Amino acid sequence: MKTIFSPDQMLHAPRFEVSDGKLEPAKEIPSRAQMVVDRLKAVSFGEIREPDAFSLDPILKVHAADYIEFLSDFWSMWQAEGRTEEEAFPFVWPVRQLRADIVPDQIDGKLGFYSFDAGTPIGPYTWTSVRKSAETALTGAKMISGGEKSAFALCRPPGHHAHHRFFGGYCFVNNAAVAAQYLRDNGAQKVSVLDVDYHHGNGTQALFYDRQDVQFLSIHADPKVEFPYFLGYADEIGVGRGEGFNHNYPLPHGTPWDAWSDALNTACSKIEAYGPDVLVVSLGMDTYEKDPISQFKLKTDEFNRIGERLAQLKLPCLFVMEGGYAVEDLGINCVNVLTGFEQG
Ligand code: SP5
Ligand code: ZN
Repeated sequence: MKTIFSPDQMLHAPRFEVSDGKLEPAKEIPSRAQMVVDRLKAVSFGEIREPDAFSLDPILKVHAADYIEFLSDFWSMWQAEGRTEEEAFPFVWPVRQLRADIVPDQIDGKLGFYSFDAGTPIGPYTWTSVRKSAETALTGAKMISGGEKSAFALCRPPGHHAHHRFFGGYCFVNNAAVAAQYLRDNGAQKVSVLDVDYHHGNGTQALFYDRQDVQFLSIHADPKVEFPYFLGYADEIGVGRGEGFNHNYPLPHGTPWDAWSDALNTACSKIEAYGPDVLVVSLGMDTYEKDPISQFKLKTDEFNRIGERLAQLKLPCLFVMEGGYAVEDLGINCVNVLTGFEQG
């Protein structure tokens, strides 16, 4: 299996995030990608190639044009307003009963309009990395469309929390959704997106919620007690033509492999019943027992079992990296999934 990655994806280097009542050290940091690259090389997993260049069109099939313009122009707007801080945080949002139909002119208003949390800072190189990350996913999708049986898009920053018109949860452009849409536009009639990150893939769910051509399934911590809190419940089954094509499997804090893999088996049987042409896996390793912000209990060797189970689906498969913050073991856990897939 080939990996797609650009070193430009490490330029986005947040320093802090707002969490637990304070400014904490950022968790979604460049060394995450480096650890995965190092492990891929250490085990000679396969070729690592740069992404192809794409126009913005495939990103604009998933995201609003004014939102993408906001992301691409943000740092020059920030500087034009005379701001000297090295990263920007939103801190006010258009929640219930406030006007969510007006984009403010001032930069802090815009930041709040186009976001849903304060854990996702924007810096001078964020857009450069975000665009490359999306192109990494697109290149993987293009390779699958061209007949490759699998590919690993080493996306960073991650994407699954990003919605049509707002960022959050360390995510700006929804890489998996952009890839799924590209696959639809290039020959696949039906695409399944399986999200195994510890957190619910709220952005991906929302983007395909009214569609039957993209099935979405997510195994994640119960939003009653975990980020993103406001989406990811079991009763979210899709709407309109999309009804019945969205599947959430929320699990309690402390979930170990046995219960997690039961959910994986259930999700896999839904995928088999749907019969997609291709599978996109939103691959988060934050289900790991030692993850610093998460509370599932998966062990290192159990990541191989995930890959093996996915291989049994016998579908072309694009892996798109999402979360995972136990940086020391991230490369091992990630490559274990890919190795399990190849050996399964
Ligand atoms: C892609 C992805 O995995 N995004 C996750 C975003 C989670 N952001 C909120 C994290 C809150 C962590 N608070 C616990 C800190 C423990 N000291
Ligand atoms: Zn996550």
